[in-house]
Amino acid sequence: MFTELSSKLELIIKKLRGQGKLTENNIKDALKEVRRALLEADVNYKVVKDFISKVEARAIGQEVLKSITPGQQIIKIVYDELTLLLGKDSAGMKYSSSGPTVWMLVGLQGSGKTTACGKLASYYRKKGKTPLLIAADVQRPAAVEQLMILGKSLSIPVYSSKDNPVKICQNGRGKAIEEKLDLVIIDTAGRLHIDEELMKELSLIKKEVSPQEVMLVVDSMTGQDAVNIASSFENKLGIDGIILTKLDGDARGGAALSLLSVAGKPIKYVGTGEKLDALEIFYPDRMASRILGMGDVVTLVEKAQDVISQEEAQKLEKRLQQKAFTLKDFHVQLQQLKKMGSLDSVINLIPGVSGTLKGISMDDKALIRIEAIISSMTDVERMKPHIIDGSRRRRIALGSGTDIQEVNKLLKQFTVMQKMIKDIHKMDLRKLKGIFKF
Ligand SMILES: Nc1nc2c(ncn2[C@@H]2O[C@H](COP(=O)(O)OP(=O)(O)OP(=O)(O)O)[C@@H](O)[C@H]2O)c(=O)[nH]1
Ligand SMILES: [Mg+2]
Repeated sequence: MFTELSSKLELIIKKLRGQGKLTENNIKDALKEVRRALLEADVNYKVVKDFISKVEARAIGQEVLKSITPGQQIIKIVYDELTLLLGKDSAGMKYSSSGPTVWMLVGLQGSGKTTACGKLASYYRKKGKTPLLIAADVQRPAAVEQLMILGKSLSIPVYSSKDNPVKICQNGRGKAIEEKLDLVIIDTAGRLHIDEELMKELSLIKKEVSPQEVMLVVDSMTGQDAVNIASSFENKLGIDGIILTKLDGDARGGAALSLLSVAGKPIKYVGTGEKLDALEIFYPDRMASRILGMGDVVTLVEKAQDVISQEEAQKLEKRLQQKAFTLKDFHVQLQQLKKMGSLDSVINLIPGVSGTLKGISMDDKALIRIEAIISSMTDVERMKPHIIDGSRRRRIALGSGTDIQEVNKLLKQFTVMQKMIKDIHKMDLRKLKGIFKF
């Protein structure tokens, strides 16, 4: 997510930090680079222009030039403006005060609507809601079947029938009332392009079912086009918010940064993978710090809380406090991490890591090998990895069906991770905010 933009901005930031004294000229130079990085990330041209002029106006101010840490001041300005660009506060969802809450998902073909329906249903069930999915896509032959399978895998009921989409939605809502289910999520049909027929169908559903939220699902890979799609849906149908999907891909992220200012509607969720737990609530400030390569500790902690039991968390906390984080803990942590989603997505949330771990493959297959290596160690070795000498390495490699290079690599990775975990531990949230304030 935002990998390229992030690494470019990180580089610019590093340069700025390194400069003791800043002049109007080198601020302008740095901002030129920021401008280029944003354009290359496919951010809308007007948005970039506006953004840079705002940052420049603040950065060239006396307050920055006279300050002792001008570099940091500018980073804070960039961070502030980036947050504003993304939406300032996280936009919540609306609920019905009488009867079931209805959310309707719309979007072009393949944008990720059906998947997002499943993700939302699963997410809100964890929060205590009782969801019902409605299959209102009668356009694509296999669409109903797809939602059915998805519902089945989540054990969430799906309503479908052979009626027209409006009728399906009305009856589905009726079923939710009958069965006392409190959250209805409607999966609608997509088209390759925005066409009148689709808009008519969606408008009719909207009119008849009055959903509390009409959410537009947009594929972040569509880049600049995402903005046009959002504007069209807003003009023709009226939407309440956006779910930006496939941010795990190699999208350059420009869509995320342009959507609010151009289409005027907030991003409420982002999809970060094909799995049904790969959904995150969109927080502008957290996203801004992620883009600036500062990581996202809050999301990481929340993700961890979801899967790590309180007791385990306390145990880990204690070990961290004693600075006794060992390969044994690492082994347990790896298993927890696996439950948190793909390793890459988790690793990206850790501050400063994108740079540190670059080039180290953290895919799930690698994880299995890592587990095998740690399993082949003795308990003492796991507690005191420094005793693992050449012959022990050979034995471990043999036992785990790997080779010495891999064992070496793991031990090195572990040292990096140990340091990182200590760093995170040292950095509580106030301090994290402090990074931007000084
Ligand atoms: N990597 C990744 N893939 C996703 C994400 N969301 C959806 N997909 C994939 O994108 C493809 C299309 O997703 P669907 O949910 O079927 O899209 P849709 O909008 O319902 O498509 P139509 O019903 O044909 O209009 C599927 O292969 C999904 O697994 C995401 O956040 N990340
Ligand atoms: Mg679909």
